[in-house]
Amino acid sequence: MNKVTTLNQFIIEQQANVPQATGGFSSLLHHIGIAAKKINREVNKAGLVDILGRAGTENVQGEDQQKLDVYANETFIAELKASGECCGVASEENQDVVVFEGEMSRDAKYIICMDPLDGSSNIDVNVSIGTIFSVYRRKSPVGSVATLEDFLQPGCDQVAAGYVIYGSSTMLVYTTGNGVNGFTLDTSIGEFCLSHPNVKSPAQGKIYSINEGNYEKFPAGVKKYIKYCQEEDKETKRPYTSRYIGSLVADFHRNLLKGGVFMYPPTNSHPTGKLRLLYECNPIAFIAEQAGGLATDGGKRILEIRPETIHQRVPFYTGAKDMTGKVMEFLKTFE
Ligand code: AHM
Ligand code: MG
Repeated sequence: MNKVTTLNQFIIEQQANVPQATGGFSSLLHHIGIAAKKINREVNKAGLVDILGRAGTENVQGEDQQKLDVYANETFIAELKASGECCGVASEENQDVVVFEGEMSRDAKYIICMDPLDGSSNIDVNVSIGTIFSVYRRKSPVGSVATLEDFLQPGCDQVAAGYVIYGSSTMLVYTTGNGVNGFTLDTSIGEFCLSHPNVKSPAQGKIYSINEGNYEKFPAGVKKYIKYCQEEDKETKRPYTSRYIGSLVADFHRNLLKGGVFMYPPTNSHPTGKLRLLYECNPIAFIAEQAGGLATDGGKRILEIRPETIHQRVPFYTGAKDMTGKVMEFLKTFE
């Protein structure tokens, strides 16, 4: 039988490589894994809403039903607070940052930016959704309450980043800046098990992912690139395949493994792009780069953008190195 490495064993083994580690970071990751399992449990029940009750109604036990994204947000925040290793959270679900004022949390070294349940349009229709998270070391002194400055750090300062995909299987994929590793949830033992060690994305693939319904509003370079993807060329194995789920995590994950490029350019309705820098683009960009890929806003590296607000949006192009590079070439040529 093959040896199975659980997420917790893996975290402990990784910690052993960092002699000065106190265990705080490992504990934080452990708590993220627990939150993911709790959310997974509820996501799996989503199809039963008609039996168990809809959001805003009472279920058979007389408990109020919550929307899944609210549940995911509250579960993550409660878990991070309980960990004692996190002093605050910036979440897609909260207008302002949430700071933990308890004594243990004030002594914590880390802050988290997260999208607790991304791909909201897919929640009700049994299509893959995800959780995205990003970990930073705080800037404010340990012992104090976290400040906004702690959250407005560029993505290159991330200590760790990851996502959970609730798909045909549930997976947790993360990086601490030393490669990317993927763990699949074995529901029979309730553990994430290492299934995709040291993930490397192919430099060139065949998939392009974009909401083509917005085609008319795309920048000229993106329109030309889409046409390039559709043209026939034996040498470069075109036409490419178009795949778009509408869940960033699911679209990115597929492209990461198979080779592809994901694009969310500026449109009329979202002139600076739709996706959020802090808790969607930065964590995905960190993973993309660690797997050998690229992530840009069309000109700059995503990880070098200095955030100004916590819900800031940016254009986003990420995936296989050569494909993302080609998109940038088109954007530059057809400005
Ligand atoms: P959400 O945070 O409201 O779920 O929106 C983010 C999602 C991403 O997962 C996905 O890539 C994108 O929005 C899809 O947007 P669109 O439906 O405009 O193609
Ligand atoms: Mg989102």
